[in-house]
Amino acid sequence: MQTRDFAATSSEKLPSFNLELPARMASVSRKTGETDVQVSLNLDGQGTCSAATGIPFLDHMLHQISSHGLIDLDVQATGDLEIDDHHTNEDVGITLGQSLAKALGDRKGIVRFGHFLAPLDEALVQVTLDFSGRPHLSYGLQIPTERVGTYDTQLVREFFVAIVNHSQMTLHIRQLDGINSHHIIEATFKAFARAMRMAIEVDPRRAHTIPSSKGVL
Ligand SMILES: [Mn+2]
Repeated sequence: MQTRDFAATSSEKLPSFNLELPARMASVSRKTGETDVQVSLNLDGQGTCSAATGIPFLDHMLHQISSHGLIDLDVQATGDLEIDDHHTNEDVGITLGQSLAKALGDRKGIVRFGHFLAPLDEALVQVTLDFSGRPHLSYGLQIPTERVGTYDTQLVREFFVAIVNHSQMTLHIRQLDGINSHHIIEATFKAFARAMRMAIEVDPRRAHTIPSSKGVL
């Protein structure tokens, strides 16, 4: 039987790529009659986070994105919380989505797809995503209570709708198990963070090409 010496042939043919990408950082300010939001992020960070949105549970979830996504994140927001958390929650999602899109630029060299299955005690949530350039959300959470602390649990979906639309991401969220609302939501953000970390990672074999057979994302 004939064998091929891959090591010998591939070492001759391996091109050397310069893997240094431009700094993948972005800052976006967005001000409306309802809210004023500033987001700064570094995709190649270490998971340091400062989040002050006026919505404590949302701050807690932004810390999950930063810590488990290894994204340095600074989010400052003021909004019309005297009405409810809806506008501020949505506008933080919009501004974070815009910041992700800006930091990724033309999406050259990234892995593009990501997935993770995160447990949090009894909760188990799967997130699969694609920085496809096409916004889509399949949202499969069944959160049993209307609120976690003061946070309206309907706002979880609104937050992901905003991120998906403004980062141009395809996102599928599936709840496989869970009975505690806080656990279900937090497992979702942890899985989302890890899936993003996979998707935004630089693929050394991809080098500086756009990860699409169409050549554009
Ligand atoms: Mn928690």
